Amino acid sequence: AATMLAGGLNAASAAELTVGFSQIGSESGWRAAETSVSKSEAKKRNITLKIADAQQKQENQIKAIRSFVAQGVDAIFLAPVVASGWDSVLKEAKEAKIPVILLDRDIDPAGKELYLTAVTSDSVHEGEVAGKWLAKTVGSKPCNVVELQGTVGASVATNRKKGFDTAIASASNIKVVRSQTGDFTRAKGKEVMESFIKAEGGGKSICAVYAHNDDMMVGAIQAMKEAGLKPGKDVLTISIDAVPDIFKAIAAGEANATVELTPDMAGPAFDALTAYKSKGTVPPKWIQTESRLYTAADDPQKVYDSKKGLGY
Ligand code: GYE
Repeated sequence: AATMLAGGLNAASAAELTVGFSQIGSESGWRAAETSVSKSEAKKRNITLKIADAQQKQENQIKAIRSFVAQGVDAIFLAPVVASGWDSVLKEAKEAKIPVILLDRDIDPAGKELYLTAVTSDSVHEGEVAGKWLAKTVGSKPCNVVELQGTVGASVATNRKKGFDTAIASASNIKVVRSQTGDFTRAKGKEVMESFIKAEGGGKSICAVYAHNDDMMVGAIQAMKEAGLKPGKDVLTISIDAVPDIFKAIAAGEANATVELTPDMAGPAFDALTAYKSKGTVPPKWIQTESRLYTAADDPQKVYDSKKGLGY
């Protein structure tokens, strides 16, 4: 039974909470791990979690949110596939007094009033870490970079590009010669990399690949190997997520570096939500997760082994 607190908040224990999670889909290993971690974190706390898979489509996310509102869930978690177009549906949630927590991606700043908090990494910083690693690694030698971008319109794609561009801005020897979306998937990463290799006369002029996630890089590595290139040796690789498969590639000498992103976005979100629901504690607008760089110097095989079980 819920009792009313001063200020009209319901004192509900976590056991009574039902959360609807509008998930993007399963485009990457990281995403699949996030889904699996959110289930186990919900279970730990006795929270009922309803996950709706949007199969990469914003319209499906909007439908899922409306359905969660109609069901009267206690809160909605949203991993927004793109940054814009959320205003009306989030206003509906707000009118129904259902708090919304963003997971892993942001929405446009104009929508700040429409959610309680966002659990995300600093994705501009991730791009900067990637760019700085590359600048340091190539030194003063000329370096033509090809870039595999994430989903068009996704905050993380925009930000990872921006951070990287900023980090290499003062290095006149480093140039992004081609940049295209691979939609965060292995298959598209491979396909786009094949087209880059073709356009670059077989790929010999490519010094480095920057991919906005590891899955696209795993696809790109495959494309390079099939074209007779040596990723990790002749072509430097830097990507983001730190999924187990990239550590396999680093251990094999076929990839160079990755920026880690925890798949546990739901845990901090559940904690913020229960504190808000039971004590009225308003969380900070941004709950930031850490980012760190891994290279071959970090015992990739050991990291690979340690990642198993963390949702991967
Ligand atoms: O890096 C990528 C996924 O939004 C942070 O989405 C997330 C990104 C992640 O598909 O692999």
